[in-house]
Amino acid sequence: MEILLWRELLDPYRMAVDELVLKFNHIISEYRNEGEYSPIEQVNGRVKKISSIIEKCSKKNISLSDFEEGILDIAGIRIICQFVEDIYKVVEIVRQRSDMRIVREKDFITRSKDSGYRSYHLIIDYTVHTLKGAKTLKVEIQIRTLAMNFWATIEHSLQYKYKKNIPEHIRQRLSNAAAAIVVLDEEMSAVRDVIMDAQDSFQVKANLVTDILNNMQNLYKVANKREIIKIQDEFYRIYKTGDFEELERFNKELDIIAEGYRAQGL
Ligand code: 0O2
Repeated sequence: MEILLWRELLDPYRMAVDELVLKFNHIISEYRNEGEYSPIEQVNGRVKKISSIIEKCSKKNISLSDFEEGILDIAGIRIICQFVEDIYKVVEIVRQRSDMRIVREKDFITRSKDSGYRSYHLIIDYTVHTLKGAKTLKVEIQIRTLAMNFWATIEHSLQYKYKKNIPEHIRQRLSNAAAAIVVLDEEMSAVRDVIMDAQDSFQVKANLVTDILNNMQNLYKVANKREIIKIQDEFYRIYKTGDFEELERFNKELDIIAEGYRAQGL
């Protein structure tokens, strides 16, 4: 067998993880900039450790020289959602994209694993472009709720601690916890609309405040200081009242003032 140059071999996987984390984070920003609820709460990624690749190859009887074909989660992306419904929305977002091609799907939510593990897994083909040219590789995307992630993280640490031989009484506890997580996710789904409404209006307000502050900063460059201080005081006064409509009206006034200065500058 040829010598495996791990660093070079894994480099495109690092690139894939970096790019995909950036792309999914951008989806979050797009939703939030529109003042909309994002089905993705957070995203992170990792490249599997060389020791774990070697271990998985030996467990699955895969020759080390074939590790890229046999191990499909060398590059792994984990997407965390607030609600179970969001998971399916994220799957559809991935399905619609032309830069990610789903080649395998595993729904461990409808049918959880015997351990109690729940998550939705996608294997995608993803192409990266390096100095050596284009390379299409497999990436595993795990999509799960915050609650499912909490359970999987704890169970994973216990698997590690007990070297995959978790004692029966702990296994039973984990199984009870998994059942509780199902109930928790169902309960959260039942109040999803109310929670989403609250988060939407929070986001819309946050965007409006950002808009106002940007407007004030732009005015700072052209208006006189006394006027700006008056505008700023007025903003703080309205902000304290928490009156959203008043803030919107105030922002429109700032737009008109800014327009006036722009016209003068012409
Ligand atoms: P690690 O340490 O997280 O990387 P396959 O080729 O599909 O038959 P594979 O890759 O084992 O074999 O597929 P599967 O079952 O979809 O599992 C992929 C990953 O899902 C695992 O990677 C875990 O990250 C996670 N996973 C699966 N089952 C469990 C479970 O019971 N508990 C927890 N906590 N995570 C699980 P690795 O390489 O096994 O582990």
